[in-house]
Amino acid sequence: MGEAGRRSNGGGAAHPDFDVLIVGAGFGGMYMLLKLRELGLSARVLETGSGVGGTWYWNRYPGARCDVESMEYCYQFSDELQQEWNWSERYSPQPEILDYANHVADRYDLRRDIQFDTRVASAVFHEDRGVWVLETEGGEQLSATYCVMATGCLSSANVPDFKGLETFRGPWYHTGNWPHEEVDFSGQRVAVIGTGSSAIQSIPVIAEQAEHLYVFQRTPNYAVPARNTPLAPEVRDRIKENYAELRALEKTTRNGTQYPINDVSALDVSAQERERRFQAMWDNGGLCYMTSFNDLLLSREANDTAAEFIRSRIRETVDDPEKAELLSPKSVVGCKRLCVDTDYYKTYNRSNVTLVDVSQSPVEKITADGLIAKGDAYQVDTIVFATGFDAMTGSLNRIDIRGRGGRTLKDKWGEGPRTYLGIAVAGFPNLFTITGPGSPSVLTNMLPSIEQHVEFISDMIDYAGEHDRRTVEATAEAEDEWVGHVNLLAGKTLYPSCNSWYLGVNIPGKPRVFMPYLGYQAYQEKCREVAANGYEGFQVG
Ligand code: NA7
Repeated sequence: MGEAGRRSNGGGAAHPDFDVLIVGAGFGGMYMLLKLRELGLSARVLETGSGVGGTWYWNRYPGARCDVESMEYCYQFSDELQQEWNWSERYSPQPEILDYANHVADRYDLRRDIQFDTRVASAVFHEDRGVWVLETEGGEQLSATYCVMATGCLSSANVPDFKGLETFRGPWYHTGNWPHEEVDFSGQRVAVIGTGSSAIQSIPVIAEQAEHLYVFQRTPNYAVPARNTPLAPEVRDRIKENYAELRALEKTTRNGTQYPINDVSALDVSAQERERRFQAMWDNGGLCYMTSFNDLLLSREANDTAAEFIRSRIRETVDDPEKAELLSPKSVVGCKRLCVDTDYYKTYNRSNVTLVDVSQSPVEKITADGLIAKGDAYQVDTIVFATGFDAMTGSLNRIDIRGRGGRTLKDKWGEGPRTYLGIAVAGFPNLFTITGPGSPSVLTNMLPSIEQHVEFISDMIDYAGEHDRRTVEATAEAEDEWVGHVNLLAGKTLYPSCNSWYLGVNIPGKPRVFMPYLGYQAYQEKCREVAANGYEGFQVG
């Protein structure tokens, strides 16, 4: 197939320009390109940004850092790559992750097949020729047999429709679309809207710089300490020596990290033992807090014990009891992604930080010199929107994707995303999504999940080529069954109990559907079976 590429251009040409077009040059798109090259296929990556790194290219806000440990949040497909790269901290800061992405791009000479500064406006399947034609916002058309969407789960920034934003005189930023130049908050009055993970990471850093920081909180979130530290060379070397074991262990846990769940109910142990376990996880730091017991996301009573432990830490940390109460979530812990912080709660003891509770009445409007909330005016020089993303489907739906019969993906997903394995969509042949809705994706360590998807997709393309087949498409039956299964599993847990971005409810009008698949190991097993059975559930025609 490789030779068929590059002969002709877009639209009505006889041969597609490429075997595969990939949208997005984050960790998914980069590895996809590499795997396709290994197969001898021609591929091009189209990327909106001017560099690689995807979410780590855009999320440059102060304090941005991965909440999965650096020795785990990296590729594992090459042992040389694993061995040669040196992470400097337990949790990598955004600039270092971006350096790593650039290192990978250089090491494998990826840039020659990446077209930067190119936003894809549409992707249309031409049934008569069996090719995808992608059109960029600049009007360029490119065609390929396959199209892989490596568009990321958290890539479509959400700036809510605040009345009067256009009248604001100062600069405003969204954490997920941060300027490349340093933003200096010294001597400024700053408003941060939102208290999700991005806000929780950036607030302590902004508070240190700003003259005054106003945090507008609609819903408090649970945060556990990161306990970030520099990574001592001997610790790093020891992990490197045992990388194979670490990676094997990750494959057996619920979320693809090194922390197995403690297979005991929180309700089957004494209060003392429970406290001891929560304290140990709290002291270790990070997301492993949710592995303390096996029923934290299954039983409200069990969950309450984990929630109350965090609330008591908040009361201990925040001097003003009223503020502590406002900062204490009442919802299910882990229902929204747990946040991992450094000095977040402590920051509210600073005299230059004001917490504004907008839970009962929203930010009313933005004026030329600030915000009005609960009838009070807050004069600020800069506004930071830490208001999240149109997650999982947003970056796909903003491209006009059309499959068989001209049907749009947006229309097909009108009542929530429907996929087979989070990888393919019935009616959209030869279109694949990396960590799409319906796959474990955001509930796992993203890097191994990305690798697993890329390898599955490249194997499937290879299989089709070897069997001289030109289309690979999820069957409607397999898709229906999978969607039912995803929903069934979610319905057995506490996940549907809160308004999280997993459910899409942070975006007005988005259907309330739990999007990720619950079960990392079961999922991998299912993918292995599907492949072993000649790509069961796909029509390879
Ligand atoms: P999140 O977790 O979606 O947080 C967004 C925050 O913004 C959250 O506190 C929202 O409150 C708040 N928000 C959104 N719209 C408004 C309006 N209109 N008014 C006031 N407050 C608002 O996004 P993040 O970027 O922090 O984190 C996303 C993921 O990135 C995270 O889970 C990690 O995986 C990394 P709400 O809770 O909706 O009341």
